[in-house]
Formats: sequence, structure tokens, C-alpha cells
Amino acid sequence: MTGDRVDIVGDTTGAEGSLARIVRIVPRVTLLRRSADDTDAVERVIVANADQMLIVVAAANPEPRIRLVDRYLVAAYDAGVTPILCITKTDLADPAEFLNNFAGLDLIVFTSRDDAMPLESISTALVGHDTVFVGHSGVGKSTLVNALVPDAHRAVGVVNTVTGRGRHTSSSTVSLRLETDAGRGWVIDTPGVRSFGLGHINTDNILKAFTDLATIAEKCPRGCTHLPDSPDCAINEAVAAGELGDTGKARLDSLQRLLATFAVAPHH
Ligand SMILES: Nc1nc2c(ncn2[C@@H]2O[C@H](COP(=O)(O)OP(=O)(O)O)[C@@H](O)[C@H]2O)c(=O)[nH]1
Ligand SMILES: [Mg+2]
Ligand SMILES: [Zn+2]
Repeated sequence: MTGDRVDIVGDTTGAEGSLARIVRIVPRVTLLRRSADDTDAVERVIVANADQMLIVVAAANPEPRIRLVDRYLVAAYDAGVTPILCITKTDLADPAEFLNNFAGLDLIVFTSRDDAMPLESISTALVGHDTVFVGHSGVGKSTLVNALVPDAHRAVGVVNTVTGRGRHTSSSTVSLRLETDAGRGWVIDTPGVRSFGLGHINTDNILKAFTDLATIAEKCPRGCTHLPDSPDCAINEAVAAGELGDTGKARLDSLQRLLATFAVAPHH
């Protein structure tokens, strides 16, 4: 898998004709998976050992979709990978309204346009990490990767102006080394992920990502779903009582939206 660390033996000079073989895959720290749809138990691994996920969404062309970002967030939290949001194409639309939907999350957000990319701040966030770039095809992932890693030469696609959908120009997942004055990191560019089924998700992992709410949930009744209709839910009660301040309501809304994203799936 892309991102795997391996041990190799043999001639490791890399000279022409040299031969080495992989003898061991180092145990994976994280594994980002998806199923084709929510009822599909077959998992496809996207990348191993990523510790960050840069979710790339365009402000327009293609239109941003809250639900898709929610699904990426759920997949990241489930895998123990830290999500970061990057809104591209802000030259085409103002993303403020869309971003309001994620105000309750502890999420670093970058906004970018191809004539003014915040490359320094993004690089800083990537140094010392393995960051997988995900997002619908056509949102500008490869454009961003090429700007961050100048010798990446990732193919950039053309977005169909009628459907707003990109052609899959970069069809493989690759790891690219990011080199900056502040240090190194790995950038993993993926082809557009069309479906992001969550057939394998463990909902406890979603709650764990909301550390403040997870502590309160220890007082919830067994089997509590933490959804609005859940009786005696300690989180619902704490937020209603104003114990979590102004941000409590927004964080609970975000948690419940993510839990509901998953609730449609029959597993677990
Ligand atoms: N207007 C505008 N177009 C962009 C921007 N970033 C990328 N694009 C265009 O969007 C299209 C898809 O970009 P690409 O990087 O291939 O997207 P990917 O499929 O996510 O890798 C290309 O035509 C890019 O030139 C941006 O900030 N503003
Ligand atoms: Mg691409
Ligand atoms: Zn609860």
C-alpha cells in the first residue's frame, strides 16, 4: 500500500539492474479504508500510515457538498487521522456560508485560490506528517500538490463546465516528498474518491474525536446513541444546561450530524 514502510534486502544501491526484495511490512500505525457503499463490507485501503487528511473542497465548480465532507471527517476520525479542511477556488465563490457548517469542529481550515495559494501555512501544517489529500475529482488537489511539491508533475484535469465534475486525470495514489526550510513531510495525492462508504466504521471512534464531549458521555446510559432523541443522554443534558458554553451547541450539532451520517448504515 502507498504509505507502507518496508524492510528490503538485496542490492539497495538503486543502480540499473539492481535487485532487492521486500521482506517485511512494518506494522501500520493507521489505515484509511473505504467501502464502495455503506452496506458493502468489502474494504478498500486508500493509504497506510497517514496521520493527517487534507480534505479538499472547491468553493464552486464542483459545488461543495456538506455530506461528502462529513463522510471524510467520519472516515478520518475512525482511522485516528487528523482532518484539515482546504477550500479551493475561492476566486469563484465565497465559502463563508459553507464553512459555517463546520464551525463546531476543532478543524484547521485553509482557503485557497490558484492565483493566491497559502502555500507557506499549508506547508507548515504538513511538515513532520504524512498527509493524504482527498476530495472529489476536479476540486484542485493536483494543482495544490504541484504547487507544494514543485517536481511532482501531477496531471491536472479539466472540469466539465456542465456537470462540474472532473475527469480522473490522476488515476493512481502516490506519495511525494515535501521539502521545506522548516522540514520534510509526505504528501499523498489520491484520485477523486467518488464514493466513500462507511461500512466498516466504529461509531465510538467518532465520539472519541470530540474529546470534551467524550468525557461527558461517560455518564450516558449504556447504548446511548447521543442523538437528539436519546433519553437521558448526558451530552444533550449538559449542552441544554449551558455547561459547555457558547460552542457546546455547535459541537453537539456537528457530532450528531456525523453520528447520523453513519446511523443509516446497518453495521454495528
Ligand atoms: N478557478 C480556479 N480553478 C482552479 C483552482 N485550482 C484548480 N483549478 C482548476 O480546476 C481543475 C481541476 O484541477 P485538478 O488539480 O486537476 O483537480 P483534482 O482532480 O482534484 O486533482 C483544473 O482545470 C484547474 O486548473 C482555483 O483555485 N481556481
Ligand atoms: Mg488530481
Ligand atoms: Zn449520550
